[in-house]
Amino acid sequence: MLNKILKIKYPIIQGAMANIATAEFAAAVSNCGGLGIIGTGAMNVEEARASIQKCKKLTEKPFGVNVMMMNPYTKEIMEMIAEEKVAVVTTGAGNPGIYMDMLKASGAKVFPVVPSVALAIRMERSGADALIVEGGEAGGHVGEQTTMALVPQVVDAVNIPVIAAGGVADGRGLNAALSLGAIGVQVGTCLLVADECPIHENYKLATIKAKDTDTIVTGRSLNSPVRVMKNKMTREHLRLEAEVSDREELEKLTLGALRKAVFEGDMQNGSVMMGQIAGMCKEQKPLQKILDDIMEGSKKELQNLISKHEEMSW
Ligand code: TUI
Repeated sequence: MLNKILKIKYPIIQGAMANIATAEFAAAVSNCGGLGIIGTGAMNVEEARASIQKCKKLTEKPFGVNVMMMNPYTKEIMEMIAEEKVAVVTTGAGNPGIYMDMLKASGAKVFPVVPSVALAIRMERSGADALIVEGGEAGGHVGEQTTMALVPQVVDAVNIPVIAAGGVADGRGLNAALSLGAIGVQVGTCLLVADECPIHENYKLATIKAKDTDTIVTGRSLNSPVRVMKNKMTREHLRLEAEVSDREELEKLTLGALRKAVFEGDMQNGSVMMGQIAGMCKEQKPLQKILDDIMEGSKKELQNLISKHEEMSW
């Protein structure tokens, strides 16, 4: 199980939400028994180093750092992470193969996020310690496959542990991931409604209010699919996608808009990243309660599952 491998209490990793997953937030998740992750997606190398150093002061527990491979400072950030020696490095939105040996030599475990079986196999060959297999239900930058279909296919294709992500927010989701062959989960959307989550109040309220159908993927036609809450910005984005094809211009629109959502609480023009499971995240709670509820729900639902099996009696 993931918690035994990482020497943490719960088999739960915090998703690396850019601009949101600060040193303070990651330390809070680690102090609550999960694996906190600093999201360096929108940081330069000095900001990322300062965050790691701050997190080391705020928790004695293991924590990780995520590198978003589309970040222009990726190379420098990877070199800095190897110097700072962190427990786990996760990566997203690209292939971290060329950094794998350096990171592993520093003592870090490397968990790339993969959206397909093909990349999973490549990452295993490059030396990944485990894989975070993320379905398109997730918020932010996503692949095309669903968690339900992708996780068991990756589990069958590789010999390293798999952590499931995308669409998980409670004990049933954790149990489903374990049933599909994963050893733990990564969650993001359900942490947006944590008391400790440093997003604008409007963002928290929008997550609480969101229904199952309130997210959409922009950027599919540009090969940069991003799941966000439907709003004025997404309508505009999808219109522009149909009309123009200046990929960089539209990517800038999305990244700039993420800051608008997180810091200014602009729910109309901002890029309000959240997963499809937002419809289930109905109340603001302390981080500790969110994680405890997932674990307690998982235990309770297992009894339910056993009863269902007995009832099947085929
Ligand atoms: O990375 C994420 N989620 C993210 S990153 C992010 S910041 C951003 N903001 C605006 C525009 C773009 C990014 C917000 N959310 N999740 C992990 C993830 N990685 N999902 C899918 C992938 C992925 C996709 C392609 C990983 C590897 C990959 O490889 C392609 C290749 O072969 O190079």
